[in-house]
Amino acid sequence: MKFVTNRTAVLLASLLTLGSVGSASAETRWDMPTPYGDGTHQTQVARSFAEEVNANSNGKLSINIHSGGSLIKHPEIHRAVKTRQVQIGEVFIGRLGNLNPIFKLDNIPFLATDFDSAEKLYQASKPELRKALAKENLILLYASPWPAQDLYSNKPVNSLADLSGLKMRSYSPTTSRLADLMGTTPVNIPFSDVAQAFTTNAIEAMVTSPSTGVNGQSWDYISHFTTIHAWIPKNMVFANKRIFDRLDEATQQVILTAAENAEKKGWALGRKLAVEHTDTLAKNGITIAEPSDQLISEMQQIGQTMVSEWLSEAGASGDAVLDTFQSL
Ligand code: PCA
Repeated sequence: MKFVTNRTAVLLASLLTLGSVGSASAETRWDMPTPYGDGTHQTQVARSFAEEVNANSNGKLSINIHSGGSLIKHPEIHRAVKTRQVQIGEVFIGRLGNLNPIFKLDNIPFLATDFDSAEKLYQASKPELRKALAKENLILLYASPWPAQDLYSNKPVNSLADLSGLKMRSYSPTTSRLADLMGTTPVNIPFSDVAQAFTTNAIEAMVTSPSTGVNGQSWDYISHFTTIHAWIPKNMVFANKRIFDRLDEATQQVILTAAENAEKKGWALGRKLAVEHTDTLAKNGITIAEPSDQLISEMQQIGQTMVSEWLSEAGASGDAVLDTFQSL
């Protein structure tokens, strides 16, 4: 009897120890810096991703969103995840263009200008995106698009000659190259500084989505909006692979499922907001214009130049991505 009691006590003790070890390490916390503020759909998508993970991981993992560069500034987020300063993060893909040509593909004009083609381009480039991230020990979780990129200016633009010599905002290596080819001067300005840059004439034109114009109340400093729909860029969310691999399989699966759902949500919002936000710009007094045939043909020509420049930089894997894109 004594023996049984002892055994029970030992068992109980070890169960208790297990229990306490279990609860001490039960909740893993991940910090997730995002570059854009709470007003953008990208951060809303990130929040719903985190909420889904938190709700479904049985208290094992909680992801905390730090939006608008509040924890880590946009240019540092990629490195912070890579070096395990944080576990997961979001960046604008094109920003990383100098690390790998596949990231540049995301900002090339007139390659995929509507959502159906942009989804195909994403599917075609996904294996290379994954590979590029894997080289840095990162795992791609999801990518979410912005509405198509349109032209903001303070005068009507009927051809590139109307933009000649202006200072043009750029937000990636590819858009700096684009600004050059458009006969403008690229100025690298993060979204958070756009309003001030316009009002101090540090920039005089920009290409970005209607959503970003709405978030930045661009009617305060911009008069014209030309719907060139030049490309559909994306943000992506990735985690550190070593940290991800340490989670149990069920928790990993919760993350992957939430990522799939976030991606669907992001694409649905990107499609929807393009129209809504263009209307908001108009309601606030911005003149909305369709691009002239001349402007479109000049921009398309630049697009062709940029595709061939990209292909010579990306080599055989670039050819393969574009072949797949065309076959979808
Ligand atoms: N808005 C972001 C990136 C693309 C977009 O539509 C920006 O302008 O920074």
